[in-house]
Amino acid sequence: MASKNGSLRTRIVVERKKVRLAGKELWALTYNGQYMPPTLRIKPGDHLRLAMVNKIDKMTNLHVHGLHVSPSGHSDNIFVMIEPGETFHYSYQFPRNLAPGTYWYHPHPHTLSAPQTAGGMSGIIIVDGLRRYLPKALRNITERVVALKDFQWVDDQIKTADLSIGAPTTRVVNGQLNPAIHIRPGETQLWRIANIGANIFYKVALPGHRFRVIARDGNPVTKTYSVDTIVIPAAARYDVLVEGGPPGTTALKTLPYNTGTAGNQFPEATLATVVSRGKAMTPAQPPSAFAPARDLAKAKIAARRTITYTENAAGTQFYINGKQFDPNRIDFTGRLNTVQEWTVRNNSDETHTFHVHTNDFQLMSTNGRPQTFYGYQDTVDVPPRGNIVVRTSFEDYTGKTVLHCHILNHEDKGMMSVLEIVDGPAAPGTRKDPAAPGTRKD
Ligand SMILES: [Cu+2]
Repeated sequence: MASKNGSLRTRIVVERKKVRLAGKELWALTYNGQYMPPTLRIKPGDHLRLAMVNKIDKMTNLHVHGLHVSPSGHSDNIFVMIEPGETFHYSYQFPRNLAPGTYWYHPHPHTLSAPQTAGGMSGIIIVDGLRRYLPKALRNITERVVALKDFQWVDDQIKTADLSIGAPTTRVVNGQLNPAIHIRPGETQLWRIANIGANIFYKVALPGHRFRVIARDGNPVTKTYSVDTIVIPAAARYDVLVEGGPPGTTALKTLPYNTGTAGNQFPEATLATVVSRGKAMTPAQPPSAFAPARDLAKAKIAARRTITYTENAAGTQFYINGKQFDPNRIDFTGRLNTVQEWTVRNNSDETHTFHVHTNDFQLMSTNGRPQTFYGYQDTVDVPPRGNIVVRTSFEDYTGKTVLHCHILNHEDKGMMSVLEIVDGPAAPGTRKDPAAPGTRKD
């Protein structure tokens, strides 16, 4: 569903429906009756009006993951609860500087985020504009969504209760078991790889090929880089360039991945079969320098915060700074026109992830190792017994928003905090410039 003339108006019905999935007929929790619901395609500055009709027997709501938009009112407000039988009219006015790339949508009602997302409720959002950073020879390349979802099932139902992160799960691409992805030898394609499942990690590889990363979590990178595997925690997205190999087939795989002694061992699986055939093309030179972005390394830090993740011995309850989520408590405050630095400590024996709504962040270091600046992201792993440091700039939206672990089982069991963004000092160059006497608030 693509926007036209700056606007997209749509209706999404949440309903329990039987879907055909990996050769089985299974009851799923769906958007518009589909396990793989419509991809929403918008442009920076667009207005999205989305009526969500709740036809299931539990409350739900909608989060537009990664999108820089107001967290209040009828916008990306996860404190809204749509009761069974109700319709809620979302209205998102996206800014003109919205970063192009791959995003996604999923439910966010605390305690129900994992079962609903795992049940099938998640889809892709694309913000157009990434191609303009590509060299001319690549501007019209074929583009593919590679949406990673997984499901556990019992009898004729996708499991939505008592989800065990480590239980065997069927991993599908765009709702299909091992689909074929066609490419020509030497052809460069843009793949939008998105982990839109509830809990699991992927370590994606295409043997004999490399991925050239051009965007992360809907942020074009400052300079592209090439890797042979990509670890993708739940909720993260990588837009990559892939070049077709010699004629033949190659399995797109997820490799074994371990998240620590209190975590999980995810086994290898084939995700898709890449078929290289047809007339060979002369490989194009990939881009190197890409999209400029503000490096926060030299920013003045207005406040430093520590966010400590812990869990109980049984691994069934999860905490941030010793507390479980309470929507009525403000845990952290951000002020407009300031930059903050957050240290996220993981005092547990499994990898968690760190995700913030509304504003993306720059990863400064992992376990004390400084990280090269490639741009912003909205989700990052926090290694067991390790730490990360991120910086974030509050530039426009005020309101209550959240930060949390995006392993949704953990979020549902407490690992989420409220971040309130409030007015801050005047931005330089505005009428409330600090140079004007009597207007400075800090
Ligand atoms: Cu976690």
